[in-house]
Amino acid sequence: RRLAMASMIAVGTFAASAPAFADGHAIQLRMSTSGSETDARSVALAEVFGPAVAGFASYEPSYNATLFDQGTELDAISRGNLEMSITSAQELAQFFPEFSIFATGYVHQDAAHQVRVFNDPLMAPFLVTVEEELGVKLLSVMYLGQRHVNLRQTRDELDVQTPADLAGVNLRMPGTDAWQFLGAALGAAPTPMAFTEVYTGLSTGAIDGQDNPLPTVVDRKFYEVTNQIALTSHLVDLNYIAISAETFNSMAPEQQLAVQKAADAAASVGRLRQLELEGSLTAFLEENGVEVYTPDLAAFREHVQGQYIGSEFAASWPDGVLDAINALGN
Ligand code: KDO
Repeated sequence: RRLAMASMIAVGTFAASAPAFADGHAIQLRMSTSGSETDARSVALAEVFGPAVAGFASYEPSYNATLFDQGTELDAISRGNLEMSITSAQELAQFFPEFSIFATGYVHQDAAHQVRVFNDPLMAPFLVTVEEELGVKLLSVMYLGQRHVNLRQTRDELDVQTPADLAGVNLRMPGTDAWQFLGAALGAAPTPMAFTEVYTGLSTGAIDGQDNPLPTVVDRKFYEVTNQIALTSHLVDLNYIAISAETFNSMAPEQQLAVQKAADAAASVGRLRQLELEGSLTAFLEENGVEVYTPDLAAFREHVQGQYIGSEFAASWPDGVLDAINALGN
């Protein structure tokens, strides 16, 4: 009877795992994000990445920061407690300040520019540093979208045309220095808060507003508790698909190639989907009582860029990288 049980367990284990693997075990790829299951990046990873690696790896996503709090994922990967996350340049800047260059307002111009920057040789030293010092490999760049200022105030109460109009506005920004700096550079009074707290923060009035791309405003239903969006486009935001270097390096070369291709394919599907959503959601937001308008963009760009010049962040940027990024623009 014992023997029978043992063989049943063995059969069960083999059946659930990857045939390609000699010891019968799939490589576990736990992915933690504070994003929702319906977020375009989450969907692309689940529909494209997971199936593409299913022959040898089990992709196990968890959403809404239920596995790890926002901002703690890189540390978790580094310590061997997590294999993957959708990380940000702002989070990487907590470890390597030079990453703030990719989190700076009005630097990236659009989704295609992000891809050119990520694939350019300028990226190599950044990637090597993250891999060698944190044990994290950045596989591909995902598009989050153009971030805008989304407020509880009606436009009658507050018409945002220039950074001066945001003076004293309690604007939630994610909780890292690079984000807080950007919030202040916009002219607002930035408040750190985890993404999963934002809806409640807006509905109780603990914060006046938040900044995120239109698809996020819709996906997380922020439109229910806000009244306006000033299309500041202050950050064409990105995320990186991050994987534990230890896990990646333990794979056979053909598996590594499959993981890389799967990540690139997911990033590309997610990017197209997000761009499509960004282009189509204004009408939905307006139908739901949110006024969507364009402020004085030149005033915002000039003010934000002026704040970065001479800042501690700019001091950490390697020589020539900003010029190289700009040269890859339109
Ligand atoms: C957010 O907290 O506002 C943010 O948009 C920041 C991004 O870097 C990213 O972490 C994102 O949240 C989450 O993936 C949730 O969409």
